[in-house]
Amino acid sequence: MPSIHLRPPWDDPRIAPTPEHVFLNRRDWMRLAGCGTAALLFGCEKRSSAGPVLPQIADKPPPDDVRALYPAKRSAKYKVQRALTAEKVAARYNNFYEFTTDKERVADLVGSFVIRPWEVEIGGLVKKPIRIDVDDLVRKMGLEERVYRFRCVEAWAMTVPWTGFAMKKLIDHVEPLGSAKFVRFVSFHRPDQAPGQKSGPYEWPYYEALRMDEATNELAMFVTGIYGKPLPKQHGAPLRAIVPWKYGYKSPKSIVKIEFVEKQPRTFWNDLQPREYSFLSNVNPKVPHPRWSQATERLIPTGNRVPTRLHNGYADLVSHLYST
Ligand SMILES: Nc1nc2c(c(=O)[nH]1)N[C@H]1C(S)=C(S)[C@@H](COP(=O)(O)O)O[C@H]1N2
Ligand SMILES: [Mo]
Repeated sequence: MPSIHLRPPWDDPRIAPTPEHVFLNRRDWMRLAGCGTAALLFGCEKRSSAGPVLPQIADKPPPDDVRALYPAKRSAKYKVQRALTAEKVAARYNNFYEFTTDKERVADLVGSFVIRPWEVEIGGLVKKPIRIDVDDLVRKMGLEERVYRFRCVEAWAMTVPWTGFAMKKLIDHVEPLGSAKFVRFVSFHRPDQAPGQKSGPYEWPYYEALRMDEATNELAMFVTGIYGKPLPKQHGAPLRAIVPWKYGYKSPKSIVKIEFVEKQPRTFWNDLQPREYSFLSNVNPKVPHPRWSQATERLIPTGNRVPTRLHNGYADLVSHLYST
């Protein structure tokens, strides 16, 4: 008998963090969950807890005064020199592994994810730790719109108008101590609402981090909206990070905790594949991923290839942070 070696997905060199193929496609899920055609129409959650068809829970919209902050004024400072990606395209091509690894199905699986009320805990090495409701946070910080280039490590790219506020604004508000050298972000953990958190090889919740000089750079944002509206769930509602000079996975979604720490924290993808996903993960055409070139990127949805730019085109604002 030949011995069968089952290696975990992250040990498989063919699998990217955001693989183009899926571990289980929808039909596999439904079969595993014991769901037939009728169940596809009416849901099969009563028969199994493994399937992705979850009961829809109505979400409260943002309160009227917060809703009225959208669309926020667009900042004239950040120029992208390329066309915006269509809203519908961006909303149906998402990486959000808490739901599925299939980008085109994330939007279909977020129905039961409850994003209001949503409390964010901000603490660690700060003078003024707070726990705050996300709508109160928006009222306190105010909103602006910025159009940024967005680049995934898989070599696809979009151009997106985000609504939010500078990370620095919130950081100044909580007054970090001198000992705070890094800021760490933790996403939600609710396997009952996020089918991808029920199974698979990942250690939930998702966690990421930045150095303080990166988090306080003017480009780093906390985002609550996109295309002039509150963030749809598939984009990481109600609060996510956007760090446009780094690969997309450095911008965690649906954040519940922001923590200031002294030592460099571990990060989700670096823990899974340290050789492939570094802590810094700055966009750089000259540093190939071990399994593919980063010299060019594919614009979604056309697939047109354009050259990758150092620091995703933001080198003038961030290259002083790095020695190489
Ligand atoms: N919590 C969480 N944050 C995440 C991810 C994720 O799977 N879970 N995926 C990352 C990756 S790989 C990318 S490319 C972007 C995708 O953001 P978008 O779907 O809004 O375009 O989110 C990032 N943030
Ligand atoms: Mo990504």
